[in-house]
Amino acid sequence: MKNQLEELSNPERFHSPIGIKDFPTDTLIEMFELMMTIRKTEQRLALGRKDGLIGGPVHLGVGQEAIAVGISEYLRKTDRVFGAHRSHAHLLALNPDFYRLFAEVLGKKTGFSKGMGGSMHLWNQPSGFYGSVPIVAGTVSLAVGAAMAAKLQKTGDIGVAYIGDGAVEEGVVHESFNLAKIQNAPMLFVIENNLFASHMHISLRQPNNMIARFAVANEIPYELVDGNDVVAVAQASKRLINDIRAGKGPRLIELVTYRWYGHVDWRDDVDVGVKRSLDDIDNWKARDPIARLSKAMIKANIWSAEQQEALEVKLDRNIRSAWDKAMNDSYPSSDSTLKYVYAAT
Ligand SMILES: Cc1ncc(C[n+]2csc(CCOP(=O)(O)OP(=O)(O)O)c2C)c(N)n1
Ligand SMILES: [Mg+2]
Repeated sequence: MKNQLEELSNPERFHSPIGIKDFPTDTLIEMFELMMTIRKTEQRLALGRKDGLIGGPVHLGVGQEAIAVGISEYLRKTDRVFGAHRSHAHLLALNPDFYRLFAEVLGKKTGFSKGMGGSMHLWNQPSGFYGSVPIVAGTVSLAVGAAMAAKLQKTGDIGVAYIGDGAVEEGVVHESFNLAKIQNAPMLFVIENNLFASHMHISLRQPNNMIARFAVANEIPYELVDGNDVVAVAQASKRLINDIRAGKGPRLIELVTYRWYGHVDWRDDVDVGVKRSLDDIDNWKARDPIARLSKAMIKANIWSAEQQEALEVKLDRNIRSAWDKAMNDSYPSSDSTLKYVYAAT
């Protein structure tokens, strides 16, 4: 089987422009704003963690924004999306309410999970986000179950599971691929292949760095896409989601990307990172999904650098006031844990 991933992760290709021809202009602007919102929100969280204002660890996906934004473009609020430990973007792409994310991460009662969950237990079912948990691969089988339920209920909705390249090393992921296929479940498996699990490069963990080989093994049609090209991600996910909604069964999309920060918090982790170097980070920064889209949009006269800057200034202001507001919010009362976390008998 040809390893298409080698080509997509080759730094020589990193400067190639992204194609926006024939793509709706308003969608490009919307995706740009969403990616920028996610990035600035996570950078604010990085700062909060660095300053000691956030109590628990935060797993940041800066550099990977094109994936959640491209995937979510064709999802409905009634679809069933599941994430894991690095899921801020998965949720914000469905509901960009950064104030409620800040409140959640700060443990405030105004947060997405009423301050009970923090960064790794996010929930917002009204937008389609069924939840994230820190247990790697812990939600993948739940997503398949939710997809099977949608099929039985004939709602036309689909299940979506975000899965890291490390998560596929858990057995339940393979059971989930198999079950989804055999049940013809309306399920989209989204592989975020950022080449690392914690601090370890994929070449030290798996005999082959292309995760789509497991789709082949389960006879699940797949696409392998540059995860830093939001237009390519959106176009591929549209094709796959259309097939799934048409009753053709599960589909898998593998997105090749890279995270700018280390595994957790704001540091870059080159000191502890096995095969993670400053050169690699710089190479991947040159392939910034936001800068690439911005360049293509300015070149096509969709908007000017000044208009883009005005958007950024507005976002910075809104993010600053949302953070300040969340910082001043109250913590949940201790007896509310009996209502939302523990069951009283
Ligand atoms: C069952 C389980 N095993 C180990 C861990 C510790 N752990 C947290 S994240 C992680 C790496 C996950 O890598 P990947 O799936 O590639 O996601 P990424 O962090 O790259 O987004 C590990 C091993 C965990 N949380 N749960
Ligand atoms: Mg990974």
